[in-house]
Amino acid sequence: MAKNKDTGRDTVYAKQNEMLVDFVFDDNVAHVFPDMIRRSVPGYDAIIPLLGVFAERYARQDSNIYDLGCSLGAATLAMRRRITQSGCRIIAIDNSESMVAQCLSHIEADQSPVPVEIMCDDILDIKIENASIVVINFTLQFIKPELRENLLNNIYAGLNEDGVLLIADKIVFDNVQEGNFQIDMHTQFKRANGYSELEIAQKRTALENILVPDTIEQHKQRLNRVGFKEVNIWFQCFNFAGICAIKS
Ligand code: GEK
Repeated sequence: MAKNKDTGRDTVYAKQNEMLVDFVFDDNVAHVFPDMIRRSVPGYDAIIPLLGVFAERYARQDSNIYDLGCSLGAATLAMRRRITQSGCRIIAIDNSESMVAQCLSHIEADQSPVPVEIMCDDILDIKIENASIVVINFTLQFIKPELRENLLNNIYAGLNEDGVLLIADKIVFDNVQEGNFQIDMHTQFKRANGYSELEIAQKRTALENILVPDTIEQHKQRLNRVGFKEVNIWFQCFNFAGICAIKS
């Protein structure tokens, strides 16, 4: 894998690689991650600060706020800076040691008063407790499809009444024409952000087996099955969507 740690620019797939392996969240990725996700995920730059707005609205006194698959802590920081309720604690979890190491230094550099606990763990193995907000931002898509409902069951059980679950994920479409249109525009977005055809193709191959998107309908039905009665789509940009499920 090519890397560009000095500039922070993502060149991970810039060179032809005859031995492409499945995508991993290692040091090479962690060092360029902010650039990678901004140039690859349409709407990411809009979603992150809006998670802060959700936190301002839904964080409850003396409760936990979870950031599952926190990477470098962008969602944690956005929420931390906006929470005004007392006694809140953010628990940020990621199973990549490279991500967690960098997340720690980002959080330490931030002066906001809300305490943050950063854990290197699998989000499938942790217990959610006393939660007013659970964020899973572009991470459910990496969980094996057959394990997703169980994870959402655990989240639902750990949310307090009126607690919210905020999911953002890549999505697919049942309608072939709509799906092709959204994929075409996503590819155009990556080209416009400076990725070459080679980079786009190699990353697509590397992600093929590990990023498995659902349709909006699959998300909605699964959320209803685990008990969420209110499910709102609050964001969509091409084939990426933000969903807010409220426990009532
Ligand atoms: C952001 N939320 O900036 N347990 C814990 N972490 C996991 C697991 C798992 N089972 N599987 C994947 N991850 C962030 C962006 S990135 C999205 C999230 C992307 C972690 C993985 O290590 C990575 O850091 C993150 O989920 C996904 O808002 O790269 O497209």
